Amino acid sequence: MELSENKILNCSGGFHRVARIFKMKKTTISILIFFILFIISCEKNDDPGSDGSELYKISGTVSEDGNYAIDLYALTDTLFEGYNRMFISLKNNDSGNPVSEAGIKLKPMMNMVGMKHAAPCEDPGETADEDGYFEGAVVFIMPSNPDEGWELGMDLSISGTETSAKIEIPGVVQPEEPVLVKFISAIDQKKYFVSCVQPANPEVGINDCEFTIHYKESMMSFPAAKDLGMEIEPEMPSMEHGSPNNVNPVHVSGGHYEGKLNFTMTGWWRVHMTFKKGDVLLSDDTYMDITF
Ligand SMILES: [Cu+2]
Repeated sequence: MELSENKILNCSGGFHRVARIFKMKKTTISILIFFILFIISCEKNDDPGSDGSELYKISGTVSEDGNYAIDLYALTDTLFEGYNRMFISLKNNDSGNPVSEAGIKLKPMMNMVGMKHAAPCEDPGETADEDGYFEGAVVFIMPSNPDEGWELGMDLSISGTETSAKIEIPGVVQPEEPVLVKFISAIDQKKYFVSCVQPANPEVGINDCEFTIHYKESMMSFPAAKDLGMEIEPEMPSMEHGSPNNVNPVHVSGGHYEGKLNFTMTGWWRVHMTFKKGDVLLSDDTYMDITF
């Protein structure tokens, strides 16, 4: 009896030792995994944007005067109908030295079968960020197709000389869930373009939301709409409920409107939108679907 008890004690002591060794191994393995992930993430972020996000090269060209190599990067490997942040790198074509001061005017253009038209855009600032990119944005208002595509023209002003460039955009796709909606104003028949910038990765709870609004002045001019009132109302169509504590977006600058969207659960949300100019209603039948 005593013997077997001893045996049991020994056994359990052995078990604890094994457990301890296993625990140590687990810690070592965890540390190893951590370092491997760390190394992988370092490699993936080789080409980070201003906020550390990974960038994808979209296209490149050489300026009209042959002096500058121009590369275009984005946060997605394919550009899409909606608000696309654009990252431009400029290098001296001979020396390969980066250019860190430049005036860049963006001129997006769609070449359609029977006509051409531009798109809303935001020019970069004159100084490159610490990673060497000039950041601007383009709102592509239509997807491209094999016969009709986009190009990004640029007027460049570098060290007192003027030149230009034209970058072919390989393709602009329509996202499965549109992030750009259009409406025609009830008062003056103007066409408006509303893009969702945030939330890009929606979560359960209160999300910061950001929209841009532009309007079509002519085929070549799409200014920011800075004086609209915007109301949002999220709804879960499949469950017939909404959510409390949303904050209507207000204009911040350059046609960007910021507010809060409350998603109380995951699933398919429809964000109903109302647009006003003062007290006058422009549209109240626009919506954007967000599913996560
Ligand atoms: Cu078009």
